[in-house]
Amino acid sequence: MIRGCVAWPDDIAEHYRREGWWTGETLADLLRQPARTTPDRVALVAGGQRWTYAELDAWCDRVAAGFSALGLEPGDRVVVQLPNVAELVATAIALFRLRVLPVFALAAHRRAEVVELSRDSGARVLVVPDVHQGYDYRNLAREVRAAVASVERVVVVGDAAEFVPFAALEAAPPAIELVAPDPAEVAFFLLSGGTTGVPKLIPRTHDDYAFQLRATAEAMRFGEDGAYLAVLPVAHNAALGCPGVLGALRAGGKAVLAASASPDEAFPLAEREGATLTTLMPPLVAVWLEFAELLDARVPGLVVEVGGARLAPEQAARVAPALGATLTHWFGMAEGFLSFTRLDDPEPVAVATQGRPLCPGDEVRVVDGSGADVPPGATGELLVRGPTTLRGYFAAPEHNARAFTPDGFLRTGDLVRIDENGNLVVEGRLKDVVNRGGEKVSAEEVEEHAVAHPRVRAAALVAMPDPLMGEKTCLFLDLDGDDVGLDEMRTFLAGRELAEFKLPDRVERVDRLPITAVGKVDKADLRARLVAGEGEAPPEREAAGVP
Ligand code: OOB
Repeated sequence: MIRGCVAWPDDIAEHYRREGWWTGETLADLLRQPARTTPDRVALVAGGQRWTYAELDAWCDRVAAGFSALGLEPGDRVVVQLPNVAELVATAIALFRLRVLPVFALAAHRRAEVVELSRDSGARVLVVPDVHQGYDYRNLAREVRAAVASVERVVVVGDAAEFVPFAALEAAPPAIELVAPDPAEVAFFLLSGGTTGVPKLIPRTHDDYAFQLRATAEAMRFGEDGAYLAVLPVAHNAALGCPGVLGALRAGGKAVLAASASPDEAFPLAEREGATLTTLMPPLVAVWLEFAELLDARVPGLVVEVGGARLAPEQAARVAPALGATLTHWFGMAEGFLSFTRLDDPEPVAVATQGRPLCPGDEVRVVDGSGADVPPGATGELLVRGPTTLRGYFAAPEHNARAFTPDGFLRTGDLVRIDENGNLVVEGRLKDVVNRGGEKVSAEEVEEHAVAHPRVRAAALVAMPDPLMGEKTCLFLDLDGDDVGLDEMRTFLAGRELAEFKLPDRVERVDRLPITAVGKVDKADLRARLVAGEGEAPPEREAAGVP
């Protein structure tokens, strides 16, 4: 276990092994078996190109040799910030084989986030595209290099400028000696949706993630005839490993990377490739439903996993009739715990609940403010412990002391109840995060940036209801001097190179932020003001567009 990671206690790890959840399989071996038994089957489809298992397996070995030639050693970290391109898959698997740990950043992240997570992880290499959706990641890479001493090299997919071209990695002499990882060691890091100023790093081990890939694929009946369509970012747990792209490859099926989640591209791609499984977040469900109903288009045979944010039951109920697809409803987190409705659950369960935990070894508690279990059926905070749920964030002992109970349960900050059939129902949230259609915005992070504005004395970010996104963000500002309008604040924060989805959708000036009896900002009061329509924003102050 690398320094800064918290292992499961030995007796519990032993229990998970005895029960057959942790099998000793590693992610380094993800492609090896299908590459031997079905070498000519298509493994990966991306950007109009196709790779068979034999081709993908050999490519990953070449890329591993290339990364090794950069001087990377087992235990080193590499920040991988790529959109849904084949090189993301090759990089991930190559690094697993080298026992180098990828840190998966979203393409939407900007300098603020990438600097922090490069620094926090002590990354030695950063992997980026050249230009994606009009943004030049080489500029970002230059700033990260200047700000973070540990980052020695940058690898660029495409036109590399002064950096290492990804293509040069493939040209390195192959046949390096690979040492198999210990299945208990950390394979990679995911980013937490977070409650604190900076996203926390979540270590995932070979044991725990290999189990997640296997068990989610089995539950979704995904085998070698399956085709997983990735429309969400593959760098996010939902499309990476539930079972996602890695689970599809592990099962010997096909992974299809979509360049866009837009139904006019995704529907024909799904049909052409015979997609059997995909993952959506609620705002996309709305877009897909509208498209299907308007054009009488269908995606028959597709199982659609929906999670990441609250899916309205009315919308959930339309999935089967409008799309001709099967809905499964998910509650998940990068931290590991997963709960979802099974394919044979009755429709009302799939529509209105988030189902049952992935594993019989998942221990779930629902507690009140004092930490005591609530009566059956009552709502409280979800605490979880189990074979996929982390025991500590990376190098964050103080945060861990608050985020976990002394006996190792993760305090999720989510409010849930367990219904009479044992299904989980998400009721709300304690943590100070706005869930913008599945994209998590940490209030503290945005507030910290906002108060850097010279006229902002104090700032508070809260969720406001939104018909498409579920929630959008409203930033309340206590100002010293002239107004700071929405455009000015968005421009200011964008100038600090924060991911665009974190820029506020609305700003409201207040004379003073309301304070609770214990002296905290009273966000319940602020949220209530928004719902009551107090200080209703004139339309021109609403940010245009939906991502
Ligand atoms: C998924 O993972 P993260 O890490 O981006 O976000 C986790 C948080 C949860 O703690 C919860 O607050 C929220 O997202 N969430 C939901 C939800 N599913 C997740 N809130 C309400 N209803 C739901 N169904 O979002 C994620 C990871 C794997 C699979 C699916 C989603």
